[in-house]
Amino acid sequence: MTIETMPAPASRPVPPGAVAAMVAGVVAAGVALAAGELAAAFITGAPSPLIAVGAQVIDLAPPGSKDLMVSLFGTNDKVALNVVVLVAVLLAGAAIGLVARRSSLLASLAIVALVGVGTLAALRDPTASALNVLLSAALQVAAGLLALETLVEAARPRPETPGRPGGADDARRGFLVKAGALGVLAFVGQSIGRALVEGRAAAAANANLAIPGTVDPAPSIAPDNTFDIAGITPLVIPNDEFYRIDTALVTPSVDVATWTLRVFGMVDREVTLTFDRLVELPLIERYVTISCVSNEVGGDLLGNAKWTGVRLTDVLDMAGVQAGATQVVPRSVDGWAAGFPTDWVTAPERPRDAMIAVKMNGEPLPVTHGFPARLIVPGLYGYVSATKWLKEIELTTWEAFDSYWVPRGWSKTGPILTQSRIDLPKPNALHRTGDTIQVAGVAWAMDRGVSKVEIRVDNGEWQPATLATALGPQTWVQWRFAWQAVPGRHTFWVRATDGTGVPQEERVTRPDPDGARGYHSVSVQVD
Ligand SMILES: Nc1nc2c(c(=O)[nH]1)N[C@H]1C(S)=C(S)[C@@H](COP(=O)(O)O)O[C@H]1N2
Ligand SMILES: [Mo]
Repeated sequence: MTIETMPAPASRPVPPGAVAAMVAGVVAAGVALAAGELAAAFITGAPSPLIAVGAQVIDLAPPGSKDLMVSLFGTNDKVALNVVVLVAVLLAGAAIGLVARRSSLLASLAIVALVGVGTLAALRDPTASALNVLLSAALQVAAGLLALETLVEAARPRPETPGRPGGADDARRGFLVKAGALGVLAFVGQSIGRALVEGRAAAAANANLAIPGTVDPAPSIAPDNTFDIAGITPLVIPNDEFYRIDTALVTPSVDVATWTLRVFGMVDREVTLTFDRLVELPLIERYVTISCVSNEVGGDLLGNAKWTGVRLTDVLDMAGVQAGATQVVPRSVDGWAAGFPTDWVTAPERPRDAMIAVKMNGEPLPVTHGFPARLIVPGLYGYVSATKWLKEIELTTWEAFDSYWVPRGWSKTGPILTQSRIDLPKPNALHRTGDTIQVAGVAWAMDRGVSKVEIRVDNGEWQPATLATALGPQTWVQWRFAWQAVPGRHTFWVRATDGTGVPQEERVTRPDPDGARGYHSVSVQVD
């Protein structure tokens, strides 16, 4: 008996090579992901598994991980998170491909498990419907299994057919064509799904909004409110340049026709308002500067806009706030919550005109800034007050609830600190001896107002800057200071004093837990 005559075990086909198997697994995982993204676009209540996993990562980040959380999810953090999750899924796919060389049953189970992780995360999304999440899961499993099966089969080495040289090359080419085609399909499907989901939010916000006229308009901006200096921060930030911070990995899309605002908890009667009923209440218009607590000294996570909306107290009065309801908790459609002291907005001796805003700089709220309604509370950082995509307002006690960022290491109270920023000159700019250097920027102490801004050059005396006329205590104010350049390297320092006479704190602190302290400075070179 010779080796050649030994029958090959029929039940055990030759496994594909390791590399081909990994490619097959990665592509299969990608195909399953694409199915999830497309399902998210076409089936309501079936959120994208990729995004749902990202959201859980954010949610489950341990309270101690302050460093991670200091950046409070600007756009870049979200992209990075998405990429990390995506890479993790594709790596899992590669592992599944290796498993598939030994046992197709185990590999199938691994695909089910991988989809299961995304499904569990999606089920925790407040906009999810369990049935549709399961439907999406079934589609993902089916697509993933089909892709894996097809590719593993195609990757098996073919025995060389006598008289037909090049059979192995043909097989390899066949595998590559199939893997490439499925990979492209997965990429295109995923992109289309994601674009449709983002497009839905924009489309919802383009719906025709009937917002009545304002009964209490903001005073118009006068020439003395601004300085005509190129490069200084504009007094009002246009909507498309306004900073954006939130935990939402996809912009929530709200159908204004079915949107309601519910006020409940420690109230005499629960109130539910449709959008039309809400804007029947008197509309006020105010310039208010809002700021993120994560703003670093000299940073740009703040902005001033003209907000139009309904006084929060008008809505609270409809519900009748009960004695002892010491905390207002505004929640969003995606389950995010702020929380602030009730008396911050109800104190009659200090009318702050907190509002449920429906317009920003005269336009309906942009989707990224909370369409169709958000809260604007003068004097408080966004994370404790400025709920976007507002859905409900709960009245409770101060002790009964901690809002989203509090267990994650941020202060429970969030009054905006007095701060100032140098916009000009730009850091390390070159100047000539004898030039008049225009030093200019903005200063803010929302709620208290700014009474004074001072500049120090190097280790000199503090000297007063010239202030523009502030729009009011709830907005930032522009300032400027002219300096005759002398040779050398020079540093400008700025500090503001609030309307109660208290100067900005010099001691430097991190943004967490309650806002960054310290003076902003800019250095220049004079030749
Ligand atoms: N629904 C929701 N609203 C939110 C947040 C959020 O994560 N989710 N972040 C808050 C924070 S931390 C800030 S600083 C402001 C930012 O508002 P903007 O994006 O309109 O500038 O929104 C607040 N409202
Ligand atoms: Mo923030």
